Amino acid sequence: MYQLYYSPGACSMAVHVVLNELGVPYELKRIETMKGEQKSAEFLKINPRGQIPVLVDDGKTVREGAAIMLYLMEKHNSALLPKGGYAHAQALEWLMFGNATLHPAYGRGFGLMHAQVPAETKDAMMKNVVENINKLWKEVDEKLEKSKYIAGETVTAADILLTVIANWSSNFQGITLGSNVKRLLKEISARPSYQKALKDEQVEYKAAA
Ligand SMILES: N[C@@H](CCC(=O)N[C@@H](CS)C(=O)NCC(=O)O)C(=O)O
Repeated sequence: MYQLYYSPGACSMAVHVVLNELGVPYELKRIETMKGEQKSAEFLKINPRGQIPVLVDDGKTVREGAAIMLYLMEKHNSALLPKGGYAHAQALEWLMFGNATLHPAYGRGFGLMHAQVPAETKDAMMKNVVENINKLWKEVDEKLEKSKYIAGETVTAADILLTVIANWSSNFQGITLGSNVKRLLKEISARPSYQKALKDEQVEYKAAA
């Protein structure tokens, strides 16, 4: 059975939803990131980077959220990852956009919240962080004007990851999600796989409102 190391509502939730979509058995291992459990000696043996998500598959460890999702989707031949050609490339592009562009953009904001810098400097830097996040969501909104899902006409793991990340927006002032983005968030967060993950992690979905 798979084991997923996660923290409620964090990027690990995208892996959690993918596991539900696949309908495979798994066990959840909660890590209290607010208490710094991800930096404990015990957890660092599982992931020396001190971060979740981590998936353990029969003793084999997979780290990095996008790599875990790709591993699972390929292993279980999931339609969440279109096979070959341009559809495959698009699904990868937008999964990587979520993982390596949008996630770090929010990450800078979370880091700044805890930074020891004068309030004025912090406000100016936060304005910049939020502007960048809004620019990225605007691109997503424009893409969703032209296609039902972010990578085309079928739902992919990228839609799930974007839906997870969007729910971090209420931690910041001034993040604007366009109407096409909201349409996607409503649809994806309503999927039974997503609802189950929200319930199990005890997270409220706010971003689609
Ligand atoms: N590149 C990593 C980033 C993972 C990451 O940033 N995880 C966050 C939660 S969303 C985390 O573990 N934060 C706690 C920390 O970094 O101490 C991935 O995609 O898996």
